[in-house]
Amino acid sequence: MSGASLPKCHGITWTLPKGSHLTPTATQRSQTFSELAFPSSKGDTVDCSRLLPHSAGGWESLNPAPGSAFLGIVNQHTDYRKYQIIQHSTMKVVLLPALTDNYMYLIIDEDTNEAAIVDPVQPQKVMETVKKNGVKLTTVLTTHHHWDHAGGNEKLVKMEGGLKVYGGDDRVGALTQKVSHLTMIQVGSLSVKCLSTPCHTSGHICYFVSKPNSSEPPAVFTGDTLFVAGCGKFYEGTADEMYKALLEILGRLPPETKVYCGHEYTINNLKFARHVEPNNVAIQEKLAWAKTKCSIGEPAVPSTIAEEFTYNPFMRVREKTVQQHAGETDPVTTMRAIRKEKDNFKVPKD
Ligand SMILES: N[C@@H](CCC(=O)N[C@@H](CS)C(=O)NCC(=O)O)C(=O)O
Ligand SMILES: [Zn+2]
Ligand SMILES: [Zn+2]
Repeated sequence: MSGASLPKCHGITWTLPKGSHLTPTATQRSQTFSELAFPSSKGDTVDCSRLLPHSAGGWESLNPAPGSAFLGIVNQHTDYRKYQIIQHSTMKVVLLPALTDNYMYLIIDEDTNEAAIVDPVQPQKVMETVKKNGVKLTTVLTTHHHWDHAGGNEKLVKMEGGLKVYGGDDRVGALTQKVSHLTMIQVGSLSVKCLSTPCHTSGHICYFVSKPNSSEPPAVFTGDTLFVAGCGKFYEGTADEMYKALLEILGRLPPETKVYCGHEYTINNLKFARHVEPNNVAIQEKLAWAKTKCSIGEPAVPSTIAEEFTYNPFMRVREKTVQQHAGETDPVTTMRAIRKEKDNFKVPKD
């Protein structure tokens, strides 16, 4: 079947292409997943919340009946990924899946209705969410200049006038305010502290968001520096810089700080983590949990800084188990060795 006739996904439902002749099927592939009910009439919708993630990166339906026009594999398409609102009592974070595995985040200050967007690579989607939530978008927080993060800035400023566009690198599109380590930004009543974390790129910034005088956990938006159970590739920096970024800057934030990262790489990262520390139970438990989340189209984000210390090998380079795996005795050389190993790691299927 050609790409043009792919079913179209809206949230968790698919609109089927015209001319589809679907036989209702209810094949159970494994006990973990219950029935996927196909509609019997064309133009109808189908609940796709039970599609299986496919190892090729797309989604697979539960064995369509012979002769069915339905696809075995629905190709890379991010709209199946659900968006989620995470309600902190101090701020609201709307998590928006973008491209294949990126995340954009709309941060809403509920006291003033002012909002900031982190890495708006898909501006249309951002503005729809802004309107739906009835908020005033004033601020763009760009983690780094790579296209999959900063590539929507120019278009977004054309769609919405008066935006302040922050970033730590002259290569960030539509930049209006260049920030550096510990620069403070205000979004309504929320405080945003810029944390310089060079390594993935030289101008990478993480944004630490808190509400002053509140007991609620703060949040950090980590772009491609820290992922759930992983870290970014060292494109423009060294192991020493990543050590400083992960252990000395992010690692010293309050342990309960929520971690919102730039990509959904959780499962692959945990498979590498398991390879580094096969006896680490926290890794096994998080992997089982992440697989379940993925199977229902939900994100494995956010984690917390405290959690990262239990399963993220790059946050655990001071641990003997990780050092022994790397054949090193020093945290920075361990960092260098495991990053190199992960660059060439072939992710196992399960
Ligand atoms: N290995 C990535 C490939 C894409 C990639 O290189 N991503 C960049 C960020 S845009 C990165 O730093 N990945 C970290 C890693 O692969 O460990 C994946 O799991 O899909
Ligand atoms: Zn990047
Ligand atoms: Zn990226």
